[in-house]
Amino acid sequence: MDRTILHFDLDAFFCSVEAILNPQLRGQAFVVAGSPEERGVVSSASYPARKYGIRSAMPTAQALRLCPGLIVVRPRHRPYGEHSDRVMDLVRGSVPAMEQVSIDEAFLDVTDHPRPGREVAAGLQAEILRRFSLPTSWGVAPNKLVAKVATNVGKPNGLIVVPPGQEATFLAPLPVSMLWGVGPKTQAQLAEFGVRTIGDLAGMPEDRLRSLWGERGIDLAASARGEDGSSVVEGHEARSVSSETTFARDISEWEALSRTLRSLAEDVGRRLRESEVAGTTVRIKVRWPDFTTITRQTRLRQPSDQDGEIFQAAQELFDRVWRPGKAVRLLGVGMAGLGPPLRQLGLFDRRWEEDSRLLKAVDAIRTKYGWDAVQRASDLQKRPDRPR
Ligand code: DCP
Ligand code: MG
Repeated sequence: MDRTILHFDLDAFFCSVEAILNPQLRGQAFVVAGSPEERGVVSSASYPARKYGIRSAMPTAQALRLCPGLIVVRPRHRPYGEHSDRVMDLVRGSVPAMEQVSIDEAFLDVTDHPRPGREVAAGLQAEILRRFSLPTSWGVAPNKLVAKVATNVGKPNGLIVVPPGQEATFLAPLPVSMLWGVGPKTQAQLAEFGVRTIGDLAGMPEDRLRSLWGERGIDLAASARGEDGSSVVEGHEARSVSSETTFARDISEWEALSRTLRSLAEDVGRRLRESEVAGTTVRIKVRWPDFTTITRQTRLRQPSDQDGEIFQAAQELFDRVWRPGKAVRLLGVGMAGLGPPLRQLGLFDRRWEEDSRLLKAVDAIRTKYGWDAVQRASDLQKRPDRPR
């Protein structure tokens, strides 16, 4: 049976996040890059900057030569991780299987999804843009290889569907460099034989392929025909949401540790609500100064996506392993056993309903203005490190 595989990749990811944090960057030619004085390179180039030939991994000095007015933004990694988590959590909660392959791309297997691949992709693309203001490109195809190429062909803001049977035809006119596993060296070798497009490669005689690259040559030609049997493998962390922080210095005051647990629980709760899932298992992770690490977990009576409930369970777990004065190097809070956020509202759940409404409002403000726009009064004292 034909499979339906989706691939997506965020467009100019680091740049897109920077443009959310600083709207003046929108539509500008800019890069997220290391400084030219320190021989820095470009991490991400905005699409207007790409018009000048600027690309990832290019030295910043060279990028400045190509575009003298180029704005150079220094990378800061925490927000990229946070935005990536939000997008990945949302997508993971919406499809049967997801394999995240980098900070900004993933494969999904939606063969068993009731809706056609194109609709699933279009729906998620629109939702990621609406909720997080992040543009993505999508490929829909019968396998991972062709789906990934389709994503790249459509960038930015693309959605390209390659129906079963059309794999080779779709790939044929594209340059060989767009094929997985064809680096600059192979590309140069192929050019010597007049092989420029993927179609040229697919048409190379087997004996020549074998004499040049052995069995790898045969695999390369199979790729060029759009053949790929590999499956979407879910990461082991796929069905959980967690957040952790390593302290700048070890912490041994209960109040500070408890505040950290609360802020970690809030981060987990927010991400659960964003991806519209709830969990039944709360986990904590504690690393002591000697690097030994323990995890503890507990099951809730009902699935929850509520900061307060996650925090309470995490605090109880923590209090069972902590003794006064004991120093802690790292704290983590996680939620597993994820499913739809169903909940039987009982007579005594009025408060929960009110909390729910409050949390939704807080989430909306934080998505728009950043985490620190809203704080709990008890957190306004000295704050420990924010979660990752
Ligand atoms: N990255 C990096 N150094 C590289 C390549 C990438 O630091 N040589 C980082 C910055 C990118 C992010 O990883 O924003 C994702 O990589 P992509 O290759 O997906 O590049 P972009 O998302 O920036 O652009 P595109 O629209 O082509 O996906
Ligand atoms: Mg990208």
